[in-house]
Amino acid sequence: MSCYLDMVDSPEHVKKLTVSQLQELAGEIRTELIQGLAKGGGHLGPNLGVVELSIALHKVFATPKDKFVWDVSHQVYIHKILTGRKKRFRTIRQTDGLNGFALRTESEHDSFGAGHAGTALSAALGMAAARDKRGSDENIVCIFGDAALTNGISFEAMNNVSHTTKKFIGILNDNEWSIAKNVGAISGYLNKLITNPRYNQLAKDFEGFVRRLPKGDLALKLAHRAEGGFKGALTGVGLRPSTPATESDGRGGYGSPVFFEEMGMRYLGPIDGHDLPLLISTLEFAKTCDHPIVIHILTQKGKGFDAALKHPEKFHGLGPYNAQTGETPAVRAGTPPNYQDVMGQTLVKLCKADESLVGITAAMPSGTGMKHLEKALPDRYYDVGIAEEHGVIFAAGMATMGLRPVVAIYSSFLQRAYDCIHHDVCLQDLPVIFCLDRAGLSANDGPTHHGIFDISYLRCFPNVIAMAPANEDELADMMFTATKATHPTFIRYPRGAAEGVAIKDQPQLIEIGAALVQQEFANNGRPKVALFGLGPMNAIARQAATQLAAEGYDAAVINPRFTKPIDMAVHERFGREAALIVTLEDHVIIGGYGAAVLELFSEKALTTPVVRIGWPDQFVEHATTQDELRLKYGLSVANTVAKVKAHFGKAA
Ligand SMILES: Cc1ncc(C[n+]2csc(CCOP(=O)(O)OP(=O)(O)O)c2C)c(N)n1
Repeated sequence: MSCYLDMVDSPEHVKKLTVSQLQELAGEIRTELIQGLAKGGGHLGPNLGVVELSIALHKVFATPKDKFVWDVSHQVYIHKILTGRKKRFRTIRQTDGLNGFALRTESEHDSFGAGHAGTALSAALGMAAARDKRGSDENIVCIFGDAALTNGISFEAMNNVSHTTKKFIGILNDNEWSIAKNVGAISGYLNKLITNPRYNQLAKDFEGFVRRLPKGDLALKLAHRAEGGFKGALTGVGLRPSTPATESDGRGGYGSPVFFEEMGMRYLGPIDGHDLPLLISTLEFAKTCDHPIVIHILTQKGKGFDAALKHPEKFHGLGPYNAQTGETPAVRAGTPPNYQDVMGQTLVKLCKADESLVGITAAMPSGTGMKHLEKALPDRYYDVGIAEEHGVIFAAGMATMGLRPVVAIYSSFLQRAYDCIHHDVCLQDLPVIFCLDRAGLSANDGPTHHGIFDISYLRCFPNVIAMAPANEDELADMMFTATKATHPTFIRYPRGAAEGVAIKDQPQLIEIGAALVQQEFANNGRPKVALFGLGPMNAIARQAATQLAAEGYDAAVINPRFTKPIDMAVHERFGREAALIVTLEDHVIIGGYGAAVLELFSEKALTTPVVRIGWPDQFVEHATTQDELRLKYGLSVANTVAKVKAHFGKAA
């Protein structure tokens, strides 16, 4: 029974509860998270880690006037529960249900939408600057994870804080994990900081002081004075050289908080992020600070659920699981492998045969399948952190030295590195290989994660070779082909299970720019329709062709394989022979593959009508499954057939 959760449906209700009641509430929310997500899945681990933080934030601050800006915002489930969305919580990430991230259109309590990492500090700082300009007094609170500090934008924002505003509250939620274990020097630095015994003693003293504070202005004044002294002592810790015998961790001593201080933000912590009374006192204190402050809290990803504590990476985000044991359903026998695993396994194979190949991921070893390379050939594997821009330029640098980097990044996250693709890779015509995972919909994540813009954003750059496999065997062939190409190469493939075709032992070279004609016209005197099905839409094209043939049409099917260069000869030939061309792509219609066909037809003065099937010019919402959205937006066999029939109906 949920005694307090039943009573809470808005931040006002949170404020009315005592601290001990809120501690009970935290337990009830954990139970709701574990049970409520079991059926549909979601970001369980990160949310279990911020239960106390979310409650404390709503106890101390008052949204929607005060603003919370969450980095990535995959950890806003409790915030949603506490801001009027409790009854809909179990619909999260499902069709017509709550979005899995913060969404401005969903609630006035969601001050800034996200889904991509590293944006919160900049957005929050922008809000603080706007507040200062208009002379209002909202509190702006930015909550960012330790992995957000592997991202360049976070540093760009921190560089700006102190000369932009005096009132800014940052909360560094440090759980040592990105999706996988966090990587890089910053993660090492945070670790040093929390293990510095001398510093920790000081922090504990200050913590004890804050904890004992009575309410009232005088108490807060005292706290600020104490914090001044604390800061002085703390800087001393940073500047005093470490004594190797007692303090050396083998890498030059323990960390000091001077880094944040030098960035112009008062540093407080590390404090236990599950200690609700302490969090509340510390946030009360932060609220009255007249200088930017960052509070470093330590939390456990998955707290309160054994399986999630044991497997933080798996429980970062997952599908359905057993709410008692955390077990996930076994993959049904006969299910084809995921594209990401085919990519990873093929890369291992290619790397074994070609010394120049290396693999790069931006904090997504599992999601992209790069973990296969990490395991098989760790010295050929690089995780750069959530740093897509750096990852791409890093690859460009490697390519100038004769290496062949394979960069695997989700299509939507690669958008972050657009200029790097242009300026560092394409302009210098470097043979970097890009594997664009999640190219297509990421249905339950929604618009932040739908990777449906890459054909448009890539095909305008000179030197680009861009392909899309229709199945997993073709993915292997395309990867092999890319390793022999002398230009930047991009391969896009969707999320989830592949088609289930056998993968050849040895991948084969594909001629650059060559489409594959899968079914020629029967030349039986019936109306001729040529269906060009790109990538995963090839299967839809084939099924539509079968149905159209049964309904009296002469249907040809082509797998275009390349979106740049497109096969001029094949497109032109079918453009001349067919009465109607249909292009199908798992991508927006604007600027996509179909648009490339229209450009070609225009150049060749071909007037054959072209029906383009793809995603419309709008941000597509989230849904339980991709098929629902495909049906709704017409990326389906039925709609393809209907469009063809309508065309000929009209023509008649
Ligand atoms: C630009 C971008 N790259 C990659 C991701 C995938 N991603 C989502 S959450 C996450 C890790 C976030 O770690 P952290 O910020 O420490 O928060 P935690 O999940 O540990 O609470 C990553 C890599 C993303 N959302 N955006």
